[in-house]
Amino acid sequence: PQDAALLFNENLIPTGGIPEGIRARALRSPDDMDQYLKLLEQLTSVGYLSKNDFEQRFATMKTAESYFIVILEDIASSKIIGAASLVTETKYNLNCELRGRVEDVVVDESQRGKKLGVLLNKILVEMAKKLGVFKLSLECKTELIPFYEKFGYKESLKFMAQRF
Ligand code: 16G
Repeated sequence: PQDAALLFNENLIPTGGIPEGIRARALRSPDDMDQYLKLLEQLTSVGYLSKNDFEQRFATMKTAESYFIVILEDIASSKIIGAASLVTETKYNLNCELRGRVEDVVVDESQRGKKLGVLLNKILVEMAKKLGVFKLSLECKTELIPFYEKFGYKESLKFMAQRF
């Protein structure tokens, strides 16, 4: 696809450690819409998005240059089998201006147990380092704490949220 269809420059994605038959790539618009949203539904409620909604949101994220949604694709079937997002935030702290967040880590139900979650997390941690992120964080269910500790995270502050 044309570069315009890619959310970010794929040179940022590490090439090592990706199992044969799997491709790690950037989210594409509009091609990935249906498959990506269906996958995301396995983690959270997405609701109905028109193609136009999807494309507009994609354009906003691409312009911001701070959204890195990585897709794992099964090469043989061209199916999306997993995805995870790295989001960066600019800060005023001297020498540590980029804060990173890992969001929406999801592996397709049919592909669980193949360590694709591990793969996605390793990819995002490497990408964060390459981008110069000084602090990387995520929110997860209590039972997933041991899983995320494998990638260097330590339980830190309490997470608070409100919904509207
Ligand atoms: C998980 C996700 C978070 C996502 C949330 C959605 C990771 C590391 N964390 O906490 O990014 O926003 O689930 O669940 O993938 P919710 O619909 O309950 O907010």
